[in-house]
Amino acid sequence: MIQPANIGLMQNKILMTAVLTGAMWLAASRCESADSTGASGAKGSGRKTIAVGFSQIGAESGWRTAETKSIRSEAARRGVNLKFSDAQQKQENQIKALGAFIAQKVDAIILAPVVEAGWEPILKQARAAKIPVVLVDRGVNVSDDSLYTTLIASDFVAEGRMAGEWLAKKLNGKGNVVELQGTPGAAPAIDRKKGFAEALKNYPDGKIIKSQTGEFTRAKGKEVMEAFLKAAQGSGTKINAVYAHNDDMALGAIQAIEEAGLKPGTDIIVVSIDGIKPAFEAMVAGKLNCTVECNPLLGPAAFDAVEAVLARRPLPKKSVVRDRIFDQSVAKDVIGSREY
Ligand code: GYE
Repeated sequence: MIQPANIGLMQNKILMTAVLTGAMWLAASRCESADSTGASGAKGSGRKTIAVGFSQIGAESGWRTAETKSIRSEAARRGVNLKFSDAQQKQENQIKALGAFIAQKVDAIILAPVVEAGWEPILKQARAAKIPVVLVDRGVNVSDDSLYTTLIASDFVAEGRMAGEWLAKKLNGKGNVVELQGTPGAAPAIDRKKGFAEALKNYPDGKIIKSQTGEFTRAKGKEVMEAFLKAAQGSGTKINAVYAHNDDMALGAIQAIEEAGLKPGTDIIVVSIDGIKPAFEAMVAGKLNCTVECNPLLGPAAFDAVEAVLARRPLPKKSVVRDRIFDQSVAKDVIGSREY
């Protein structure tokens, strides 16, 4: 079983919900392999060094770089030979990476899937090769859930709901909200939109007037917010709040708001998700109002799952990472203890 303590670095708990190709690397897909046989985890333990392929989405956000760091450092700590591949946001590159991992006969694969759909053929190849696949951070849409071993992720609908409830309260149930969505087709984009909309349904005077993807990046978040502000100015509509599916897009939106001569956090309320350090800095500076934490430190839980499946120990189909909400009122007190 996955030990909750391993992910409890930030007083977060993993809730165990017992819900219950020889391809070549694409030029665009960076691949590296660090044989860490000598690392402390395996040294002298008499245990076989395992090889694990990790297909990461990219480096679009502070959250994702924190997740990569967590997985790399946990692999090193345990003496795992980690084969790391950065897909640069492309599912096509992830599928190629998985094909290469299968051809290399790795012991297990860790996959952070960029989108939900389109994984069945490659997961079937992994299953045929008897290579277990542990999903981290985002889920997939498959008709047969035996195609993966387990999923370790946050409840994105709950995160969206938390953000929506907080904002509705802040706005006294009334106001025009613009939404910056994550990567189209990605589980956190779909579910954070859903949860937020669900929360706002209870407040008929709170309206989402515009919603567009900012692709989880700061640059795109800024660009889309600039367009929203322009359109609002043109039509004489007031934007009361921004809901961004991640902190990076919120930070981009904050820049756009400032460049438009308005005060983020005051003239326009800003709420987002992830809880990265720069978001806490923006809250302390009064520019961001609230962030819902989404813990990216998934390395320990991911390798616990890999070890469990290789040792044929039972695993829940899904482990939910518990998240908390932070607003400006507590930002100063907790910023020093943030780990990512
Ligand atoms: O919120 C965002 C990232 O999949 C939960 O992806 C993750 C999301 C995270 O790029 O910042």
